Amino acid sequence: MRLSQYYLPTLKEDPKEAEIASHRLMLRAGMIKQTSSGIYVWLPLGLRVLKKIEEIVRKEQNASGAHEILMPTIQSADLWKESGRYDAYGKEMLRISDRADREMLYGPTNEEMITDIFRSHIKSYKSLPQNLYHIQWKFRDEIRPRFGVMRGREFLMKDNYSFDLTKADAVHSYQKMYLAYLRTFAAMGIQAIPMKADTGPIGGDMSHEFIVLAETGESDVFVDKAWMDADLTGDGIDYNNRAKLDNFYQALTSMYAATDEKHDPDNAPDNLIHTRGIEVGHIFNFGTKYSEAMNAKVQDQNGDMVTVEMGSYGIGVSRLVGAIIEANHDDDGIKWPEAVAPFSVGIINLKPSDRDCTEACNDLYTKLEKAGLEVLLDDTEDRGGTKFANMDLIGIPWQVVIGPKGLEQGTVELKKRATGEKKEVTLDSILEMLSGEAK
Ligand code: 5CA
Repeated sequence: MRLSQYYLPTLKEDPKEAEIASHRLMLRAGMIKQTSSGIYVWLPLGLRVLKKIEEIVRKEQNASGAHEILMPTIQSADLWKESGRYDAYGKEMLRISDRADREMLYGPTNEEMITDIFRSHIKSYKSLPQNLYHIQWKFRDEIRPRFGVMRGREFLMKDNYSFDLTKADAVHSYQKMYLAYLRTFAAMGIQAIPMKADTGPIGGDMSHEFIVLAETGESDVFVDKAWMDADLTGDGIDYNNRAKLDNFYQALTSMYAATDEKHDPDNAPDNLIHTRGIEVGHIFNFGTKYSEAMNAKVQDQNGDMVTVEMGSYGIGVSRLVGAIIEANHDDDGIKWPEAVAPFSVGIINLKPSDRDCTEACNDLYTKLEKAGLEVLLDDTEDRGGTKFANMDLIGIPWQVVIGPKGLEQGTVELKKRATGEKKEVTLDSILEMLSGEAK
């Protein structure tokens, strides 16, 4: 991408409305634009990151055996009346009516719709287990939308729903998602700790929130220090190896971690950290809460009708963009982990009026793109200082600075955004270095 032709409306000044770093930096880096309270446009740079996160989530869901579908954002109130949540959900639900005055709503979550999809096709235990997910926009009319995409009214969520014949099978489905979430967050370069949590309007009694520790988070949390050294990647565990997965789950859940609603000082260890965090995922096992109310049953091995056991699992895809920035930034801007970076390399042309310099930039740009790297070339007429500041602000992991002086010696400057480390390298060697390092 050539910056001169891109839509990247960066801001020099801090926007007044932004209270926390991620909100401030997302606005300043031209990633989002607010259109109403808690509702945002995703501009090109922001959308690139959102899509990267979405893809990491999708990949691990597929690896766990879940199947992707896409449910609509607009739902009929009828299903919610069946489950009894139409009234219970209250003002957070955006209620609308169509031209025939039918009651509709913009989905805040999809337990009812998925239960309806399930019951209309699945009739036998032979078709179980099932696990379906989608990545779709939700609307919740939050009383206090704030912190940008962290607590929005419209936000992107990955939500999936498991259906099992027995409670034991449902626990296995739950454990699979527990592992999938750990892997998903690790792949994004962040550490999210699974904590015992309240279930709120979703229901059930088995639930974990996945929380990224951050002073600016909205959750009040209590965690054993041992979590800081724990291996949360679940490497070497097969989703279908029940015994091994259960061991892994038992080992991790024996370490104390709870949100304030579930904190129990009598059972907490001595080496406890009391801090704040950002909830990026939430998993629930709620048994037959919806299947019972909505009559979702299958025939078991003996021909008896059995109400299916369910769980639901959410990841805040758009919130993650903010959470990752909270965990990866400095005074100058964002420091994207490579896996979610909007571009992996930024090239700064220090003197666009110099023919050699521009030629060298264009040549490197073409070669890097050919090698499969995503590159942003700053080919604008801005001053060098402005270009450096912008590149630091938008947080691309690798910066290559090309100027006439260096070129005389055949060298350019390579900077790693995460550490600030700079080195002079030859123009010839840079392609190999970046293809190796940035991949
Ligand atoms: N149906 C269940 C699981 S699929 C559910 O809705 N769970 S939830 O309410 O906990 O939401 C799942 C995730 O969505 C949360 O962990 C959080 O990361 C994200 N989320 C919830 N509300 C908001 C919001 N207002 N703005 C941004 N993200 C949100």
